[in-house]
Amino acid sequence: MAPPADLRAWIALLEREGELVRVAAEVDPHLEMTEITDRTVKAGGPALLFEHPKGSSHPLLINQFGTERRMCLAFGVERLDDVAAKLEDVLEMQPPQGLVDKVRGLKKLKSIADSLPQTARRGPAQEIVVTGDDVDLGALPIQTCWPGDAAPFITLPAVITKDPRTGTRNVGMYRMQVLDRATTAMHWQIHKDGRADYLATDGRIEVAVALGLDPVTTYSASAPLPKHIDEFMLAGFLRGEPVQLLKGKTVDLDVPANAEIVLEGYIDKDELTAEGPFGDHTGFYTAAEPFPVFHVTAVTMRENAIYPSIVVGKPPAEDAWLGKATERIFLPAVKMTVPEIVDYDLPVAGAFHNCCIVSIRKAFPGHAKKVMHAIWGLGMLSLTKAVVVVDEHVNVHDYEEVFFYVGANVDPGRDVLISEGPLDHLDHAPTHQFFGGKLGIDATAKGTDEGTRPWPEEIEMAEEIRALVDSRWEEYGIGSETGQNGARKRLRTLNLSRAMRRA
Ligand SMILES: Cc1cc2nc3c(=O)[nH]c(=O)nc-3n(C[C@H](O)[C@H](O)[C@H](O)COP(=O)(O)O)c2cc1C
Ligand SMILES: [Mn+2]
Repeated sequence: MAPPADLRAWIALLEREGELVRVAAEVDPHLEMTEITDRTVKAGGPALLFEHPKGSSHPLLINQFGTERRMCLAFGVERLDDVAAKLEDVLEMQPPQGLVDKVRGLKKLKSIADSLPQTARRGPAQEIVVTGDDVDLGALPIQTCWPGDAAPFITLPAVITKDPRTGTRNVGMYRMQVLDRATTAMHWQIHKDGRADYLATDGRIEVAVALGLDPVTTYSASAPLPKHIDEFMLAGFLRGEPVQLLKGKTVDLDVPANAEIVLEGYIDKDELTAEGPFGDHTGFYTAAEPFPVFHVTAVTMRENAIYPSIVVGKPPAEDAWLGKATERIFLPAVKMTVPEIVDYDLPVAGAFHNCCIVSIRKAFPGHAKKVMHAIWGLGMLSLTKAVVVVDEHVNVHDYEEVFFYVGANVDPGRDVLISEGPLDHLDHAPTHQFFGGKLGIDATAKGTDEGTRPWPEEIEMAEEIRALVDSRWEEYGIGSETGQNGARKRLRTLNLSRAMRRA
């Protein structure tokens, strides 16, 4: 099934699939909505459409991404790995051999050509246009998520800028603290592309913010693409349908034609404000820090626009699945650079930047340490605080199994590497912000070529006995749950689903 074309098609799909509840009661976007959402997310519950947010005439959609099933519905796939396979197909393209190969190659090239955004004349995003003194962010049901938050924050925006040097577009998801009717802060963290665009300007940079997109385009704003790649192109590729854009009304930027709401405006290089505190996805409040001020020059909308929101906080929260989608979708790209990597897992409880478990095809002494350094040098994964390396047969998504090898295979004096490097902007633990220690744990089996004693053999049942017991299992009358080697295989999905349901 094709991914939904806009937020309304997405809501309709969620409703048809029994994945959405409409909340008719009046609910306060100040804290009350967070408590309802947090309970729903942690119980693995449905998307919520708050039809009557207190103080606003715009309905609010939340928890659209909160389960693996909804994430798959958003992408129109059975499993998130299917999205990765599509990308892998293109990344692994070889020069075609023979006609059939050539035709197949052309199809793949077409899928790339189709990803380029297109410009449309007219679109729903600009049905209503409000400019100048009429701009009032107070009309939107913007949530104050946690008791210690400084103000209401826009939490699910796609923020569009152009690199002043190259004209390349960037789209990123950065929270925006409401300052007054027509200004917000812009939380461009130090490692992000949006901030790089801003730093490259010597005066003023134009900014457009799209709210309420089709789910794949919303996801794409959170994807850690290299700076020179336009996130709308990724969205087009993943949707199999180009993103349609409109010329901004007051800015020289293109905005998604299917957006529910667009904020247009500018940021002056030298104007900073105190941003925060904000209850963040680390599970802690981030302290107030100086960030740029966004001036809204126009608000454009669809009729009866729906406002999208997300609550982050102590994991697991709704953003867990945006992160898991990135983990799966970017695996082929990670493997392109470090081909010995078999799989990796970024535990939700580690807020994604705290820990990376990676399995490798080990081929030489010190190989695990090579891979740690590779992770610490790879895109946004470079911010990873702890890397655990295991052998290829270990299931990185099965944390019990990983723990077993960390316990069994590690001599801390030999296999633990303490290094240093850049850390996530939001990490409060390091002594200095942005920079600190890295921990690498080599939990692979070691060889005598790594200076150890001969490594013992792992216990495994003989294959023929397994087959025998499989074939006779019914006969023993023990029941189906424990037999047929099934338990292990189910663990991966179970782990995460269980984490998401931990109430
Ligand atoms: C819900 C949500 C909120 C986020 N908030 C911020 C934020 O406030 N500041 C920030 O720099 N990154 C934030 N991120 C992460 C960025 O969206 C992500 O790093 C993205 O790759 C940034 O785009 P860029 O690489 O083009 O800069 C958030 C991600 C999600 C899913
Ligand atoms: Mn980017």
